[in-house]
Amino acid sequence: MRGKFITFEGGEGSGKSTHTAALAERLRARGIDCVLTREPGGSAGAEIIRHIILSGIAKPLGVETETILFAAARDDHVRVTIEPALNAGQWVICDRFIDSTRVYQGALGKVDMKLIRSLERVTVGPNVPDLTFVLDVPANVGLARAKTRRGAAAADRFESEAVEFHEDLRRAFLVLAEREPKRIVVIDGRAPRDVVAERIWATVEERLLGGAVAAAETVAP
Ligand code: Z5A
Repeated sequence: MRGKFITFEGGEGSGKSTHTAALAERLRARGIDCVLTREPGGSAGAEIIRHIILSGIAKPLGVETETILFAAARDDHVRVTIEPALNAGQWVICDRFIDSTRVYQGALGKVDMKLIRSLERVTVGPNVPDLTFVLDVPANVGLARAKTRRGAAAADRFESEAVEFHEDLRRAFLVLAEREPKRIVVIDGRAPRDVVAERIWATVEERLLGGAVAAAETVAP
């Protein structure tokens, strides 16, 4: 049986890395084989493109070029990492995916959604996430967390944008969630870590594991 595909979205410091890892650990403890990955990146080719984008050297080339670079990275990531894992029955948990492009490059960068959708068709194809979590935190909370975690290291291409940019991002993710309630679930990322983790797990159990258990029971002799 094909595996399930879960993505995490949200602004900087909203807890995506923390909770992708926590969910993977919990699924493994339940005996579910899963692959933990991220975007941009997640395959050798995509990691090279990640470095180019996040260093900021592609910024002067314009937002369309950055969008195409994200798409090139995604194409490699889907072909090399995501699709083979799903086809092998593994679950894939990914830190950022299509909704980050829709929000950062689409809603905020004003790249034509027709271009974004066309790139999605080519790069993602049928590999649309089964479930997406948007971890929602106010921009100042997320930026403060990201800054603490970063320490003395320099802010990357997107972290260095103004706080208003990050508030607009937050709103844009919430708009996407309103449009696709069957796929996207918003979780309040301000809650303590273990509370957030419990809410995520409860949603996975209800939406994906309940179905998986029921399906297994149907085919059991
Ligand atoms: N981007 C794009 O523009 N278009 C695209 O299509 C894609 C991406 C795919 C990737 O950056 C950048 O690429 C991203 C969008 C753009 N913008 N930026 N910057 P990245 O991968 O380097 O970073 P990020 O995705 O923004 O994640 P992050 O800043 O690393 O944050 P996070 O993963 O959401 O948070 P975290 O590392 O789990 O948590 C941050 C800190 O908060 C950490 O110390 C935790 O221990 C702490 N934390 C977590 N949860 C809690 C709670 N509940 N309470 C208190 N503290 C907490």
